[in-house]
Amino acid sequence: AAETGIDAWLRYAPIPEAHKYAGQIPTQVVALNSSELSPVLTGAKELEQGISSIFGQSCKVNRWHGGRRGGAHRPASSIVIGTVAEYSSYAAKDSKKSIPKLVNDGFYLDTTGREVLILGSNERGALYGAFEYLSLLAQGNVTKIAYASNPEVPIRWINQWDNLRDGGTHGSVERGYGGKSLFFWNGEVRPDLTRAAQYARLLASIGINAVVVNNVNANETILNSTNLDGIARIADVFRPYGVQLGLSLYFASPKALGALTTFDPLDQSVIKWWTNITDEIYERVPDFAGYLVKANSEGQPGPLTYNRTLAQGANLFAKALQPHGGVCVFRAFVYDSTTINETVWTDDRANAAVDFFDGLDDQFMDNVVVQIKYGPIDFQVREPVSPLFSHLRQTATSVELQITPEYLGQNVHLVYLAPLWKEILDFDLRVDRAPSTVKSIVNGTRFNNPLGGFAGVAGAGNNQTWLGSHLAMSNLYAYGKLAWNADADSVEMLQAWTKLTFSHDQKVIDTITSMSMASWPAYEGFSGNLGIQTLTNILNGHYGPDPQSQENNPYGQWYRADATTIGMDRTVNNGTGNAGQYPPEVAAAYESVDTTPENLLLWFHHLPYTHVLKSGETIIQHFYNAHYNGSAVSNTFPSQWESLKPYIDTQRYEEQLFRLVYAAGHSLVWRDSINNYFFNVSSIADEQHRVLNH
Ligand code: GCW
Repeated sequence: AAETGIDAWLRYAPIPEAHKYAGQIPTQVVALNSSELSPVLTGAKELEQGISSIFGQSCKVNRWHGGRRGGAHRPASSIVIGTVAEYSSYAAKDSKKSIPKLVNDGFYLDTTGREVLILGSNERGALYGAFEYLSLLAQGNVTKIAYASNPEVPIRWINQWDNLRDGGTHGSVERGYGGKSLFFWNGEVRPDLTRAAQYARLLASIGINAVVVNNVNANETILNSTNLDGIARIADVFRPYGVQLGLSLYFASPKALGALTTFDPLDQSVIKWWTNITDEIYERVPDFAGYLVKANSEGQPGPLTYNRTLAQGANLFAKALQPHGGVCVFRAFVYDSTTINETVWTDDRANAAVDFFDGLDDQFMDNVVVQIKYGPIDFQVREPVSPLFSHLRQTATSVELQITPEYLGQNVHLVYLAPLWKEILDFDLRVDRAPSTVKSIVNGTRFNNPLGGFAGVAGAGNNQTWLGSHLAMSNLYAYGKLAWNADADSVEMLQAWTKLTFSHDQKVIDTITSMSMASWPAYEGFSGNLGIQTLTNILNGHYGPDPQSQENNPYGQWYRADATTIGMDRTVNNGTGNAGQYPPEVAAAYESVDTTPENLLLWFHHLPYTHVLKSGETIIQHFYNAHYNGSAVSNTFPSQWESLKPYIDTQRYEEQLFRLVYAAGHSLVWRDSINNYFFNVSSIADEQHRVLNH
């Protein structure tokens, strides 16, 4: 059968020499006390389907509802799946295993005994355990193991930027490159949610526990009564996978939809309106996860419209959600493009988040999470960590990562993002001169805020590849794995994913590893170096080279190039003061040219093109070289992929090859446009005489 990519890493392809495993694979699944729509039963069915597909051997589900167990029909080997609580009543006293401590959504997997045990702290955890066991089997791993696995954070969310309407008809996905919305069509929830359920399955298999289905640039119509019924149907198809539903809100909804005269967050009628609508949602969706709010940013209304604080805005929703146990996720991506001006040396969009949240740290309710983009600007190819992570200490925070590579080639280019994300997560902000990695802040250990985590902007659509490219799915996979355990290794995740998605053949694993691990540095090489950001067209589409588009406009993605110098001076001493938003040790490092990491040199400093780097190259020569080197790497990808032809099914092979060939050419366009641009601006020739515009 043709591989469309729709099952991604859950293909359960027959493994090489499956017969060797006969006798080691259980022949029955016992699902403990599970109701029809329970994630436990989903897990049991997944095991039945997976084992028969991987090993060609049947493994039927039996449901245990209490009472005598075992007896004559008890097969030689079973998998027992359920919650720890159900297991206590199931297991005979003498054979009961002691289970290590589990947190919410955690599971225990034990293949050492007569029965394989897959026990969740809750039903969702049991499902996660089933996926873990299947992932091992599908990789041909039948070693005896017994361990508990607990997620580090409770917020492991996906954000979809799906529009209800696009030109009046089809639901589009903002910054999505894999087709139309899985959820919306013509302003309403789709009648057929088959793909939404398949998406939930993929997400559950990597530990995602909630999806915000509509765009943060929200529209009040999501809350009309037709759509409330519709979103309840989405929640229904998510529920068997343990995925909760969340919604983005339009701050002015009380006025736009409710016909009130105001949307002031302190107004009684507004408070009542949000309380009522929230109650209505919970009537339809009792396990509703909560709201995601983009306010006072890029034209969206918000509390500042009424001179209220961002905290007052967030708490409006938090209060309405609190009785139901819901969470208000409030985005820190707040900036005002009408108040900054490139002719003012000290103006800086990178300062916005800390400025806007200044003084609010003790103002947020406990069920508010502030969701912070990893860098201070906007998902660029290289950014320092957002300084806001070090300012919010009494407030729970989550880190917003972009799985859909808006500024990084839009899934036409291959860019494996786990290494970028890990640099962010591992970065130590040294708050109060103590270890303070971003991961320790969002997982709550650093400031003792247990309700934090991860948001991944996925951009999945109804294309059969989900994201627009088969190889890009390693990013979705790695995102889920990192949200579960931020110490997961980039190469190990990639190789497990490759095995599950494509093949067990070492050649395939090695080649995809080599391409993927080289991909982010290559993209950085030919798009924008030394921290000047992705030099793409920021006014239109964010695709392809257009360095000029970043300057002389109020969007603040400037790099201030003139005939002799380049870079943003973000020092306290002479610049925008942004370096001073970091805790003292980090601030001191960024303040000086000598101690700023070179890959962020021009993020923090304004320097002559002739400034000499540690490598001995000048800045301008480094640009030229990096663009040649990066695009040369991208040009090896098609032939590397072609070497895998014998191992990969025709459809996925051809679809991916098409993209890689195109991307290789596009990397040359990048190289030449940027190099020529800087040659024209600086009039400094390439020492190697490759840049043509002389
Ligand atoms: O990066 C920018 C994107 C917008 C997006 C915005 C945001 C949803 O270009 O498309 O809007 O960020 O994160 O709110």
